[in-house]
Amino acid sequence: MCSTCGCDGDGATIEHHHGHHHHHHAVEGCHTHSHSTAPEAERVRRVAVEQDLLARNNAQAAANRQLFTQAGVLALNLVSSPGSGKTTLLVKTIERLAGQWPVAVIEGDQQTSLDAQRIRATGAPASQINTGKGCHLDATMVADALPALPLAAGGLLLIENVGNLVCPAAFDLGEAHKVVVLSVTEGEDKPLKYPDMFRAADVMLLNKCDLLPHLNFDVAQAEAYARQVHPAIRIIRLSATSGEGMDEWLAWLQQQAQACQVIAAALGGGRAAAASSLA
Ligand SMILES: Nc1nc2c(ncn2[C@@H]2O[C@H](COP(=O)(O)OP(=O)(O)OP(=O)(O)O)[C@@H](O)[C@H]2O)c(=O)[nH]1
Ligand SMILES: [Mg+2]
Repeated sequence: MCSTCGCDGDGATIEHHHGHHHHHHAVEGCHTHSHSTAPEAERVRRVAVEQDLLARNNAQAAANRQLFTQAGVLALNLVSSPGSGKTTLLVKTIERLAGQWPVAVIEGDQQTSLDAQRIRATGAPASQINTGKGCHLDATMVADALPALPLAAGGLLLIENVGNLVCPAAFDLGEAHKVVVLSVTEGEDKPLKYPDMFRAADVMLLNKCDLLPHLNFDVAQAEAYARQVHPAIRIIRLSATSGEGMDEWLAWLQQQAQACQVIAAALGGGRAAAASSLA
């Protein structure tokens, strides 16, 4: 897992939508330094640290999920390799939803606020988390970003994870669904090479389909590989830039939103009752 990739989640910072920063201390680095212990003892210790790290992440993710569920907020965790088009897709999605559904965004990157700035240009609020050396968002980072984010009950929370097809698969943020974006320039084989991510995601968005005429990418093969590792995965072919497939993606979002509202209403929450818990 993540302790082998040299990442260290300590030192993450959050830039809120109004531009203020704070340091994020709650996360433990997921890189465990080797000490001069016997190899087997070191391995056992490292596994224990990893299990503890994931257990604490899962506990915070459960708390996040409860908050979202009661408030009727649809939270999605967008994951992909760098540059597959997550931010472009979010911008286009927000533009299509303008005025119809309140949206807030959490952006995760190692450095820069570039993606949060692209989101804010649409008028939607965005908080930028910089993970420093860290290669994924964790549930505590999301919890820390939430209080400063104007997120209406019944709204949509879009979380763009750090571009990385490996580590974000293991860290639940409390989202309703992980959505993996695979672009057609990356090769058909990615679902087989990074199966954990395609297993963790409920939806695969096959992006940049506008480029297919220029490539040798085999769409049927890519989809077959995705279904090989996750038979029930929902696949939507789209292009964030041309707009093809966006109707299907928005229809899926609307379906999920309705499911959220039904559950929140059953819990006595939803738009009205839960407003206070998120405000
Ligand atoms: N042709 C084409 N280009 C796209 C499409 N979607 C995104 N791009 C381009 O792909 C590049 C990367 O897009 P981003 O939206 O920044 O990708 P990202 O996944 O957010 O990247 P990171 O945050 O760095 O991981 C940009 O140059 C986009 O314009 C698409 O559907 N078709
Ligand atoms: Mg991005």
